[in-house]
Order: sequence, then structure tokens, then C-alpha cells
Amino acid sequence: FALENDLRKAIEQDQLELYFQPKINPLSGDIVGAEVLLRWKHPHRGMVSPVTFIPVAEESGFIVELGAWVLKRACEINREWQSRGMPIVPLAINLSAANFRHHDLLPDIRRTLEDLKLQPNFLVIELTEGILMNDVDETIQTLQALKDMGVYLSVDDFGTGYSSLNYLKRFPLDELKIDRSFVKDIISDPNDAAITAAIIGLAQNLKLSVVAEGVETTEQADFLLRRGCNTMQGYLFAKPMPQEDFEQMLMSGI
Ligand code: G
Ligand code: G
Ligand code: NA
Ligand code: MN
Repeated sequence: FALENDLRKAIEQDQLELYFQPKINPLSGDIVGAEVLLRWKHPHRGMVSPVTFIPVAEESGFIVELGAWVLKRACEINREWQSRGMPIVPLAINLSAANFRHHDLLPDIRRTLEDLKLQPNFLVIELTEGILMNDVDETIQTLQALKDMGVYLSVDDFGTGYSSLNYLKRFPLDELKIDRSFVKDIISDPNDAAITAAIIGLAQNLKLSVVAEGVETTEQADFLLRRGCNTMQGYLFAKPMPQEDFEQMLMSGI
């Protein structure tokens, strides 16, 4: 696959860039965090979507390097903002299974945070249910080690996988992110409304924070607020944006 070779060069040639999508509290208007989303400005193909290149990176094993790069960059950028006296927020990175299962993960994170003197609660790790449920004993160990470090743990695309509620209770998690496939039709589809309300209730009972993804309309935001979800991410508030734009937003609010 030609993309695979190109991808290896992408890091060296500075073609990868982090985009940021804010997590918002619509009641206060505060930016309470941001998800970091990788972008690849390919010299010939133009902007290549992570939907295309993340699977290629996963298949080739290059995802290990790529994930380590994203982790380091996200922490460096947050540290840089802090040094400049900006109002920084926790940054959430997406990890693939190979990153989460890699023996370098814990030492890498520990060293990155120490080297940069960045408080661990400014790093959020988003993991899908599929990753968590793969080897639950190992998952619990790794999550606990991350938790002990003070890193914030979030379940991405919640509701689309096969979480056992029994394990969910045993995993030391901080946050559930309601997948945008549910949020999309909460106004028109009673089933999606019920599932979304149930996930919010589940999060509250397990004492987890809950974030709604893919919020595009004020009707959806109102529904979510009424049900008790007050952290949201989606085009209604902002699309994923380049670093400079997010810096502007951090300094001026939404
Ligand atoms: O912005 P969006 O098109 O950007 O992202 C598409 C998909 O790519 C999402 O499922 C997102 O989680 C995934 N993705 C974006 N950035 C990263 C990353 O740095 N690492 C991994 N593993 N997945 C990412
Ligand atoms: O799998 P993950 O949740 O990490 O993917 C995030 C993806 O969702 C990214 O591709 C991002 O660009 C996209 N996204 C973020 N907000 C919205 C939204 O409001 N509507 C839609 N359709 N996609 C969104
Ligand atoms: Na994500
Ligand atoms: Mn998601």
C-alpha cells in the first residue's frame, strides 16, 4: 500500500497536524476540554482523513509510533499554552488497541508528563469499548496504572460496542462519551432518545461524567440538558479546528 510508505515519511516531513474540537458546557459557555484529532496534509493527495489512514497505520503496526507521536505533541502543545499563560483545558487523545496494549504506553506517558511538568489531569485518554473488553484483566491493570498516575479515562463511542455492565463497574473510568449515532436522531427516534437517556442515567449511577458527541442542533442540546448531560461536543458548537483557531477560542471563549 503506497499510503503506508508515505505515512512513515509524514512524521519526519512534518505533514501531520493536530486538530482540536472543543468539549463545551452549554450552560456556562465554558470550554471544558478538547478532543485531539489527527490530520494528514499529504503533498499530492491533499488532506487525507484519519478514517483512511488510521486503519492503514493499524494494519502495518505504524500506529505504535503514530500514537506515541500524538501523545507527545498533544502534551507539548498543552504545556506550551500553559507556559504562555493561556487558560488550558484537558486534551483528549484517541488510542488504538495496539497503543493501549503496548508495554511502552505507561513509561511513555509517565516520562512525557514528567519531562514537560504537565499535570496528569490535563491528559485524557479515549478508548473504545472494543479495546476495553478485549482482555479485561489486562485492561483493569492498565487502567488502574493510568488512574494512579492521575490521567483521565474516557470511553469513546459508548453504546456501539459490547460493554459488559459488570466490567464497566470494575474499570476505573472517569467519563462516557455517548456515540453520535444515538445523538443524531434523539429528537425523531424514541429508541435513540431512550438509549441516550439510559446512558446518561448509567453514567450518573456509576458516578462517571458524560459527554454527548455529534451535537448539531439546539433541539438536541436542549434534550441532553434536560436529561442531565451538560458536556457536549459537536458542530453546533465547533468543528475540529487547527491549533491557531483553537488558541483564539481558548483565549476569547466561544
Ligand atoms: O475527525 P474525524 O474525521 O476526524 O476522525 C475520524 C476518526 O479517526 C475518529 O474515529 C477518530 O477517533 C479517529 N482518530 C482521529 N485522530 C486519531 C488519533 O490520533 N488516533 C487514533 N487512533 N484515532 C484517531
Ligand atoms: O470516533 P470518534 O468519536 O473519535 O470520531 C470523532 C469524529 O466525529 C470525527 O470525525 C469528527 O470530525 C466527527 N464529528 C465531530 N462532531 C461532529 C458532529 O457534530 N457531527 C458529525 N456528523 N460528525 C462530528
Ligand atoms: Na474519539
Ligand atoms: Mn466517538
